[in-house]
Parts: sequence; structure tokens; C-alpha cells
Amino acid sequence: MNTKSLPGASFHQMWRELAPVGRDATTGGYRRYAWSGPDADCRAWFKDQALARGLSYETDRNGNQWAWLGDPAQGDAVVTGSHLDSVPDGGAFDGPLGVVSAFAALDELRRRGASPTRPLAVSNFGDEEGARFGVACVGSRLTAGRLTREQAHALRDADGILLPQAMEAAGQDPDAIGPDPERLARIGAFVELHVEQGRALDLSGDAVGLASAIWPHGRWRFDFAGEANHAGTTRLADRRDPMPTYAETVLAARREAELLGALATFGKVSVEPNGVNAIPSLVRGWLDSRAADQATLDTVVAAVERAARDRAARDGVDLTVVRESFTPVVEFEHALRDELNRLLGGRIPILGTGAGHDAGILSAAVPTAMLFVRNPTGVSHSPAESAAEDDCLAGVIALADVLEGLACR
Ligand code: HGY
Ligand code: MN
Ligand code: MN
Ligand code: MN
Repeated sequence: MNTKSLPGASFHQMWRELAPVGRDATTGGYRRYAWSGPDADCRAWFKDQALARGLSYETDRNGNQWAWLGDPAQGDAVVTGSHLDSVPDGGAFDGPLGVVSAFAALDELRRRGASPTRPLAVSNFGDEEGARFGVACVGSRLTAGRLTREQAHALRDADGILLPQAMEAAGQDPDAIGPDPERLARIGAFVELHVEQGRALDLSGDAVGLASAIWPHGRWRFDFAGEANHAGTTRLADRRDPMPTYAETVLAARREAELLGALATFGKVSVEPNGVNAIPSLVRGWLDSRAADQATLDTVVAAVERAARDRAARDGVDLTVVRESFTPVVEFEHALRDELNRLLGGRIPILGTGAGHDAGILSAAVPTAMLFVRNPTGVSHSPAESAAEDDCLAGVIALADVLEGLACR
């Protein structure tokens, strides 16, 4: 019997159902922002999948969703999942591949007649991308106690809506958010399957890989405050224009990152008043920087800030730099990673990544591992993100093998 085709039935059905949710018809990208309409639709889809399989469904105090096979109170659960939210115009696979594959792997376990001796769960962690409120992995950070209720309550989207307001409007109690150590204590292993956001598997010719580590990475907001004035009547010498200051900072970030073999991206900028014929009063730029080690990351960010301050002094611009979120390096636990490798035949490539994940946040509290599925172009955070059907199914089979090996002794 061709077992590869079997998980395909449930995988394809779920994929078809989820594909249109929050997809922009013009760009083909996904706009599934935390506590938005499309997010609610994704959450409803998750709950339907859980109930259709007779799994016990819950949404936790931080808005993360869980679908349980077995009694979580038994403890030592094996949980697998990812996130369903997206970056602006994100791809179809970043997040959803891990959640759909988790349900499909449970289906495969049932088809195999495996009988779990440990509780199993599929999870969807809320607001992983931080696209709307600016901080990544909000659901898992709150749960792991790495974001406080006060910090979360202060987050505001581009329209000025506070996170608690958005949660309340979506029917989630914002005053209930907070650390959930009891829940984490009941988890013996968390395995996140994720599309690779790079080309290591494409280059090695493997469909599936294991994560070794997540680079340290963070987000810094640079506020360049100048003086609004008329673009057509203000002499250049009389200007306090923050735009050239911002531009020089972006170029410095690229220069420093190239010098140090790190990554630095200004992917988001806001300008006030944002008029063609008005010298800006304020330019806000968000730096996303990542590096293989902490020292390099610190060096890059410090150099970018130094360049920004030098230019700001020249331009008569005031600069404020705020670190909005930060994730230290994550070394995935070798014991669990090597057990997964053994369960998968021992020849799975092990690769690092610069992308942050809920698994990275949870790894401080729970034994955690990540499975990557080949991405033929490496492109991610883009509508062009892709993964071959065979590789997706290979991921489901690998995840089912791992769940069977860990939980169905
Ligand atoms: O930004 C990241 O690395 C992740 O996709 N949230
Ligand atoms: Mn992402
Ligand atoms: Mn992701
Ligand atoms: Mn991620």
C-alpha cells in the first residue's frame, strides 16, 4: 500500500479549506493578523479540525489553541504545532504547514493503529509573526512568561488599537493573559514542523531536516525626529529633515551587516506627516537584525546606532532607539533532536536558522525540536513561498514517525 498517498487525503483537504482564508486576491499574499477577521477564521478552522477528529479542544488564557488526544492532566504530553498568523502578504506555508501537518500526522497515527501511551496535542500559537502589534511570538512568550501582561497591554497597532482592545473584540479576555507554567509542566516534548526559510535542504537534496539552533535576533525602533516644513520654500541649510538621516542609517545597516556576516533589515518605515511637499517631522524605521552569535549581533546594532547618531547630529535631528523585542540564541536540546534523528533513520541533515519560532520561545521551558521541510527557492515571508507536495507529505510521514516513536511506545 502506498502509505505516502494516505496522509495526502487529509492534508490536501485541510490545505484546500485553509488556502483562501485571509488571502489577498491582488497580491496572493496572506494577511492573517492577530485578532483580525482572518485570524478568527483561521481559529474557527482549527477548532473544526479538532472537533471533526473527536479531539478535546481548548483556547488557553493567552489565546493559543490546543487539540488534545488523551488527558493533558496525565502530563508528559507530546505536542506538535506552529502558528496560523502571517506577516503582511506572507506565504501559504510559514506556520500553516506545521499546523496542517500536525493534524495530518495524527490522522496517519490513527491509520497505523498506533495507540499513544502519552497525551498528544496539536497547537496553534497566537500572534507568532507580530505583524500587527510589533512583537513576535506573543502567544508563546506570554505562556512562557517572557512577555508580561503590562507589556502586552501596551502594544498598539498602526491604527492605534491596543492589543487588549483587539483581544476583547475577538472574544478573548485580555485580563486573563499571563504565564502558564502548569500547562508547560505537563508537556514532555514540543515538536514544530516548519517550512525551511532558506535553501539548505534544497542544496543538500533532502526533503526533511532538523534544527540545530535559532540565531539571536531582535527588533529595534529608530525614531528620527526633525522639523516639519515646506518642501518648496525651506532652504536646505535651514532644514532638520529626518529622511536623509534615516536613509544613511539604512545604508549603514547594510554596510555593517556585510562587514560582519550578519543580517540587518529595515523592512518597515513610517513617515509623519507623509506628504509629498512636506519635510517630515518624524521618520520611524524598524531594524530587524540577526547574527550567528550574540557578540556579532551586539556589534552590528551598536554600529548602526552609532552611524545613525553621527548623521542625526549633522542633520539636527533627535534620535531615539527602542529595543522592541529580542530573542537570545536558541540551541535546541540535543537529546530530543538526536532521538528524532534516530527515529527518522539517523541521516537527517541538521541545520541552523535565522528565523524565529514559537519552538524557540518555548525551548527554555520544554524539551523542543524542529523539523524543517524543503523550500525549493528558500523564499519566505512572500507570496512566492513554496514547498513541493511530495516534500510536504514527507514532512507529515516524518512527523507521524516522530510522534509514534515518542508517544506510542
Ligand atoms: O521573524 C521571524 O523570524 C519569524 O518568522 N517570526
Ligand atoms: Mn515567519
Ligand atoms: Mn513561522
Ligand atoms: Mn517563526
